[in-house]
Amino acid sequence: MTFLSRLGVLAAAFLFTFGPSMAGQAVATPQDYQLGLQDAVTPVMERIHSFHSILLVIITVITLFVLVLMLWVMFRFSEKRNPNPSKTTHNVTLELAWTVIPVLILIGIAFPSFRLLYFADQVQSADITVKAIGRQWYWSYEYPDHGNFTFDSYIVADEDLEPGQPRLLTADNALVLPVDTNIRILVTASDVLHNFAMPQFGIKLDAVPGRNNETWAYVPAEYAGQTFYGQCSELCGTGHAYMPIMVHMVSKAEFAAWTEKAREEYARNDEPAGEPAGQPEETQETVKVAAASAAVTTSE
Ligand SMILES: [Cu+2]
Repeated sequence: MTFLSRLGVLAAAFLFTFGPSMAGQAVATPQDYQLGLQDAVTPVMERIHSFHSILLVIITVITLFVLVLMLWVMFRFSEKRNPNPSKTTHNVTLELAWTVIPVLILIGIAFPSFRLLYFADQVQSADITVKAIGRQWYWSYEYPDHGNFTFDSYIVADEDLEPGQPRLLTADNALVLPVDTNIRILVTASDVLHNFAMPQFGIKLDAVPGRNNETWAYVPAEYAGQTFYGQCSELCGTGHAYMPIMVHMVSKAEFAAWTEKAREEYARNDEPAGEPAGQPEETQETVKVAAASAAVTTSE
């Protein structure tokens, strides 16, 4: 009992030190020398945190158990203390135990694990849908429910960063999303495999050309006005490190106003074919510059 309770105290101390911070409002950006997972913002990530904590306890207890067992064997059955070793080769009870008990532990882990997988997989009733498309090397976002407009999101170069903007994580056009809303997120790619990863949302989903993957996010109202960051997490070429995901959470009213404006500013996704407006390259540059300046004004 005392040994077990000591194990419990050790596990708790370990958790307290290395576990994710569980109280207070989430910090939007990763911190220097941060230990543990980034703060949870969505219900999916909260559940990942608690699953992670349970696993940490199980892992710690198993590791300590094996360590103590080995130390005891080394001490008790050393050549000095045990000059005539037993010739036993099989012990059915013991062999059954060390097969069945780990299987039971794995089954015990599998149930909450699968429950969490299914919970993260699909939203029951989505209020809005957005689509993220991975490209070499930037992201495009589409808003099919709000006028079907689309825009590209490029990294902001180091020399263009404003104070407070994190390096390698800041994009010129953020993915703007409303708080307190069930958001269905469709993820695909246009060239090679990418991966849409938002640590604080508990999302890490492959972007596969020719295939739509689905996930979801719900961000509580208290996070309105905050910006969260993610990165492409599937090696996709030389620009892989330079295609950040920047998500700006706004209130529902601000989101409605933003989509009004964005509909005017950004290209429609289903523009009639065969009627390109002006020179293709020039158009894209113009849109990009206009979009960049719009992003600056909306972020203030
Ligand atoms: Cu990548």
